[in-house]
This record gives sequence, structure tokens and C-alpha cells, in this order.
Amino acid sequence: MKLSVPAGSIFASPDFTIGVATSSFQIEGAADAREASIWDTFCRQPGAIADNSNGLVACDHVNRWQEDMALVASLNVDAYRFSVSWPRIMRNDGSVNQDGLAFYTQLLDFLNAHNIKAYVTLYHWDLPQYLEDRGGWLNRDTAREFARYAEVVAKAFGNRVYSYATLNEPFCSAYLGYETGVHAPGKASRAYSKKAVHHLLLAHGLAMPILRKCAPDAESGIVLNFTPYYPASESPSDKTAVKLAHAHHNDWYVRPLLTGEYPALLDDLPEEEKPEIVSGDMQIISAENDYLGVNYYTRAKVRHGDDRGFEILEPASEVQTTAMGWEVYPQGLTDLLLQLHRDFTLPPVLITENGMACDDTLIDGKVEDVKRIEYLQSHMGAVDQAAREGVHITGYFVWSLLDNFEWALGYTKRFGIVYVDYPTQQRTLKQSAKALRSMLATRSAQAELQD
Ligand code: IFM
Repeated sequence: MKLSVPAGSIFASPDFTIGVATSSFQIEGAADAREASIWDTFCRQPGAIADNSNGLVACDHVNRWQEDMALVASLNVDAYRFSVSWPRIMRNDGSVNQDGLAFYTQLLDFLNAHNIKAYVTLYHWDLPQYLEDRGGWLNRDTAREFARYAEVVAKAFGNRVYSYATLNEPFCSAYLGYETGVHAPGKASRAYSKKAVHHLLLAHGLAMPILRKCAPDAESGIVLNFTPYYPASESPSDKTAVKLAHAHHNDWYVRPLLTGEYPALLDDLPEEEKPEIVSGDMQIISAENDYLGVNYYTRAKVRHGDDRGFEILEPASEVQTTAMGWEVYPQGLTDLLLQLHRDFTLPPVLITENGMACDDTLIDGKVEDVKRIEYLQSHMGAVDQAAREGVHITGYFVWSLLDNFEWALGYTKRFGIVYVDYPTQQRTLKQSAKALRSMLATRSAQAELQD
């Protein structure tokens, strides 16, 4: 089974960036060389992580970075997206961990030497525990701390970075971390999540001018995750439910960034759920972005219900799902991109994550993850379709390079195109990695022929 770039598709253009992605807590390990993060604490809570695991070793990437970077280079990708661990850089006493900076600098030097663009995310959920102890994202000061951290990183990395993302998926940090409590820090109240969002978005907005000043040649933006919602029936109440789900889970994040306003839903929220918006905040939050990162995995159907007016349904038994139980629905990615394009004046869009978890098994040194190849192929087609219909899309990243720590599900779900055998830490390219490698080699050869 192969991956192919259809002739004339946006993926065929040499200007279209294709890469693979990871994040710090999910792969790094080497927890003793950094401050504790909220995920270290959360992993110790009984029952918080499905397999009672943690990120202390993970994929041991800090010790095996050379092998992992060689893998990245072997895939012929244009770009590698990874995140910096805030607690590996900023110490509790306010000093900077130079060893932490040096770790990432050597990654960046490798990438630059191999002509691979570095896409650096500053916050992929691993908040230093000492900041959580002061209120975490419920404390406005955390946004200012983030801006300080962004400045330290951007100054140290200089022009090694092609692209910065301030935050990855603030929905997960705020909603899963502060409303449902299934992610760190495990707080569960509707009174928290919209306040946490506001401070996350403020952190983004405060960091943007700093990135522009300290890294003028890099592009800077933010990465959001989206789930497009569809009505369970044609009834008006189910259609209203879709609007509400979209307003709470998608629009709440993207609208303030692109327009400087929260959705109209703000007025309907009970007082205790409303964020405290200080004069000037919305202007800071809506600082211009060079790109919008879009992470897409699945869609969901919604019906009227719950006291909020919507209930998100599990996929029907007859639809194809991933090992996460998420419906495989490439059309949702086209629909989402077109809806964003209709609703907003978008900056260029980057698909910063897309991929699937499979029940992969290593047999005779091989992992035949055909379903993942099909998933990637169909979703690349969905991106291309949106581009043909007018959305300006500049790149696509597969989640993920390596099997890794899938948050509350621990190591039970495998998203990698490279298989990781955790007891030995041996890496094995899955069939999908080989398919990507050969697709990209063919694409380069074709581009050279056209030159
Ligand atoms: O593994 C996560 C990643 O950290 C953020 N986006 C979704 C992925 C799959 O759940």
C-alpha cells in the first residue's frame, strides 16, 4: 500500500510543506533534568492514566535525539514540528536552565544542517507545576510568565526556527484540564474553563509581539484543534445543538483570535462562568497571526440535550473508527476548512496535526498499518479539496513521528508512523512511514524534473 500525491494537487507543490510532529512531554523523558510539570503530578493521581504510566522515560527522546532526528531526515520531510518543554527551560527560582536550551538548540542545528524547517511549539500542555501551584491558567499572571518564557526561548534560538506556535490546542488545556478534569491539572468545573481559555489566549497575544521582535524572520501563530459538528437529525433542536457545540468548542477559541470578540454565547453564560476581561485584552488576543494551525482528527454528531442544549454522540456502530473510537471522516476536514474560510478572513492555514491511532503490532520486524495509510491518503485528499475551493493552505503535518504517551490513555494508543517498543526503546518504521518516505522522494524527483 502506497501514499501518493495526485498530479495537480496542492501536495505536489514544492512550496507546500509536509512534515511530521511530536510534543515534549509525550516523547522526551529525562524528567530529572527539568522542573516538574502538571502532567508529572497528574500521572501520580490514582486512576488518572489508563495504564498508570507517566512521562518519566516516555520515548527517551532526550537521550536518543540523534537517532530520532536521523529518522526524521530519512523520511524526506520538509519540516519537523516539536514542542519545547516550559519546565525544561524556566526554573522555579526564575533562572533559565541553559542545559534545557542547549538540548533544543542541538535539535535545531541538526534540522538546519539537513534543510528541514523547524516548527517550534512553545506550549503543548506541560505547564510547570510551580505555576499551577500559583493558580495555573486560572491565574492571569501565568500569561505574563508565558510571555517571559517565550522571550527567553526566542532570543536563545535566534534564526534557527522557521515557525513558532505559541500554544497547541488551548481547547484541551482549558476544557479537558479545567472543565472535565480528564487532563492535567484535573480540575473539573464549568466555572474554570472559560477563565482558563481567556488566560491562555492572553498568553498567546502577549507572546506574539515578543516573537516578532526576537524572531523577526520566523512566522508566528497558534494551533487550534477543531471538531466539526453535524446534527443527529434534521430537527431544528438538533441543528441548534450543533451551533451551541460549535460555539463552545470551536468558535470560542478561533473567533477571539481572528476578530477580537468571543462568540455571542458569552452573554448567555452564567456569571460565574464568564472570564474576567480587562480593557485591552481582546486587542492583545487578536494580534495578527502569520498562520492558523488546524489540528483535525474526527467529526461528531450532536443532538439536543443536556442543560447546555447539546449532547455530543459516540459514533454509530456501523461507521469506521480509529483505535481511539473516533470516526474516520475525511469530508469533515474539507467541511471544517470551508466553514472557517466562510466565517473569517483567515491567515494562511497549516494542517498542524492529522493522523490516527491503530492497534499496531510488530510482527517479524514489520508493522502493516494499512489503515493509517488509507487515513492519511483520504485526509490529504480532503485538504486538497478545500484548497481547490479557495482555502489558502500551506502545509500538512502527520501526527505523529513516534508512538508516544497519549495523555490520559498512557501508552495504550499508538499514533506513530514509527513503532516504539517501549521496553527496549527500539524504533521500527511502520509501513506508513515507508509510504510517506517514498511519496516524498517521488515528489522531490518530480519537482526536480520540472525545474
Ligand atoms: O496526542 C495528541 C496531541 O498531543 C495533541 N493533539 C491530538 C493528539 C492525539 O490525541
